[in-house]
Amino acid sequence: MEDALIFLPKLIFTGKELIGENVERITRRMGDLRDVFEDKAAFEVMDPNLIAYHVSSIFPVKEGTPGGLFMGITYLMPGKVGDEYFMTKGHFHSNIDRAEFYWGVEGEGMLILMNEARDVWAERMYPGSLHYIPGGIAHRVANVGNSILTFAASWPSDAGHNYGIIAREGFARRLKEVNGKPELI
Ligand code: PAN
Ligand code: ZN
Repeated sequence: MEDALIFLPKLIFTGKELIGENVERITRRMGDLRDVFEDKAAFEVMDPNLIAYHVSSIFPVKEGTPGGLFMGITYLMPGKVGDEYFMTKGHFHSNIDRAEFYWGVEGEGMLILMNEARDVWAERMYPGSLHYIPGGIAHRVANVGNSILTFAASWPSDAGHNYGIIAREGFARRLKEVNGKPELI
């Protein structure tokens, strides 16, 4: 009888990877990040097929459902375009007041945050770092190390992603390497 009540988990989080039937993986290549980097000349000589990041996610409920949660792991490659580090597109949530947790898994990164008044600041990401991103805050991550930056995220199923504002207006500051160190400029 007890066999009918006790089940194996449907998903495994190894610490670095999500494993399960319904894990959805997307890949972003340099060609998908046309609006992201400042140095257009450096960008144009790069291979548009070069992988910038993968995201593996689980969506236990339909996108837009109130009250559910999603989880994803992002694998961001090391590299630079000119003196700007490889980074995610970045977004506000479509339901702008929806928050999110990020946490560092491996590698060295910087979580770049911007409020609606366009004030920008950043938090260092490293294995074990935990970041609460309040509602109303745009977020993007840069890999400032020499190896893959892996971080996990969990966000509400009715958050949605608004990429448009960032694609049009960007962040008010850019994270660049200056004298070998990351600086918000
Ligand atoms: C994350 C991001 C992921 C990729 O799961 O979607 O790191 O970044 P972009 O979506 O900005 O390309 C998240 O913030 N979800 O809400
Ligand atoms: Zn988000």
